[in-house]
Amino acid sequence: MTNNNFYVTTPIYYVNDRPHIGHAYTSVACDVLARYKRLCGYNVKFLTGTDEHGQKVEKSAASAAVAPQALADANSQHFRELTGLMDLSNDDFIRTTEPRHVAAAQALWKKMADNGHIYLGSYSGWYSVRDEAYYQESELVAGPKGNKIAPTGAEVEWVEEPSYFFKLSAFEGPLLAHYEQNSGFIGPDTRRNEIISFVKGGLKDLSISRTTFSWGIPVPGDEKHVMYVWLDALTNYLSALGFPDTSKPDYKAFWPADLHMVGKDIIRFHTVYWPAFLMAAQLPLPKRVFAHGWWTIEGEKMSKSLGNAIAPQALVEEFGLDQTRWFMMREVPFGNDGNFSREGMINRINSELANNIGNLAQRTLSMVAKNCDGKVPGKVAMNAQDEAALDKLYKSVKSYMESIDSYKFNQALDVVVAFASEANAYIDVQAPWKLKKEDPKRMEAVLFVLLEYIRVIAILLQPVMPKSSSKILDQLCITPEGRGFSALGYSARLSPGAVLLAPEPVFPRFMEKAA
Ligand code: ME8
Repeated sequence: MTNNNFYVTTPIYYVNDRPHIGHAYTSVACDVLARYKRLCGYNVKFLTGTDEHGQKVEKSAASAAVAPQALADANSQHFRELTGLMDLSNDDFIRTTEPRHVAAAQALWKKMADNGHIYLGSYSGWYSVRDEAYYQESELVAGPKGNKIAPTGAEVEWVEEPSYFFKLSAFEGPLLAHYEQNSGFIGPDTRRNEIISFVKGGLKDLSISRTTFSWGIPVPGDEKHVMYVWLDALTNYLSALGFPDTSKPDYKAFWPADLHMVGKDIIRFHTVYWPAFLMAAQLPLPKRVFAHGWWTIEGEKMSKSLGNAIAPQALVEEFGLDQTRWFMMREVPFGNDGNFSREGMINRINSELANNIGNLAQRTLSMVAKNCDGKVPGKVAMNAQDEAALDKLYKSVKSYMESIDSYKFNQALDVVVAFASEANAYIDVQAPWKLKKEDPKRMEAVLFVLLEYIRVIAILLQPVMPKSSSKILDQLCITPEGRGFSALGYSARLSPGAVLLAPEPVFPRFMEKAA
């Protein structure tokens, strides 16, 4: 049965550090989907939050000489501020130190244990605190200082301690069957293939508790152990719905999740461990996990040691909020790796936003203000070509929607940019400024066609650039009902005679400040 609910989640971010553009990227992508689905009439739940337990956070707190809870409180607040800064429309913000989450994680543990999938043993092997992940000896390479390095580049350390284990090995067959029967479970396909071959390579039981530090959720019934931070963290997707109370309206409406959006670094946790934990607890599995690519900065890996991580705040202050969101969704095919460069950002802003979309809106709205008394031209007689152009405009909205539904954000925005280019070419050919004297009726028809282009473009821009698009829609005096995706066609055309607001530029050109 299909329903009208849509649940999308970001990863919950570690509080050992401040937000950078990688975090903002994932969150903006989820926000675009959430806004898009709402505009299509869905009842959306969009969740983000912070991952606050574990050895990495405990270590960072120790080196900053503060209590882990104090570090978590301060840095979680920065991620909460990110939601305002990036204009995220999240419905909830979960912290793993909240009682609602602790209760959910312990309840999930109990279900897995009651079903016979957890046993006590002892772990001896390699662990990376940076990745909060266990590694096999065979996965490691020798590091420069005689140390061992994980495939991610993180250092590992030898760990020996009593530990509870999850019988992950028993889920190899069920996981492979699930991937087989649900081809959309992991995306994009390259990641799906990687995960299938990883699981086919054999799964070992997973250590899911630690005893050599204490910053975590106590294991129910054995409080010397804290839960492995990934088991704790993954449960957030359920805690925010009211789990373990499965009669809660949110749980009923939104589980299983429609989409866990993640970066490619954490796909294994979401497509191997998480579904296996859920199978063990006899809970439904999320419908899809999608892994996007990795950003580098001016061609370099972002890293603490290079000190090159970019704070989202800096981008928003310099380039503007919607401009930053546009760049993130536009610059790189979603799923691929991408590079942030100032030059790329400035090019996008000037060529696509200022010169193309902004220019179209500004010159059309100014002409309407000057020549049509600031009103939508009335009873215009469009010619066959005009009708054909608008017909094509209304119909090609479908390809925009298909692209967003498959997370091809840059392709969806191609459609919008192409509309704006088409409309700008139409202005140049029709030259309405000449028609003013020669054929005022024709000028009105041309301006009407252009206003329709702008209306459709502004509706389509809403998920990616909510503030700028609403400024344009405000200038066109479009009502809230007229902004949904059902208002894209003929039936919602602008009403002749409607009074428009005075035009105001929406996308200024970016100019480097003089040194
Ligand atoms: O992994 N490019 O948290 P985290 C693109 N707490 N995206 C990037 C990025 C980059 N250079 N750097 C980070 C964790 N990201 C766990 C998650 S979920 C139950 C627990 C984004 O703070 C990307 O989404 O290390 C990546 O998966 C996430 O931040 C990792 O954030």
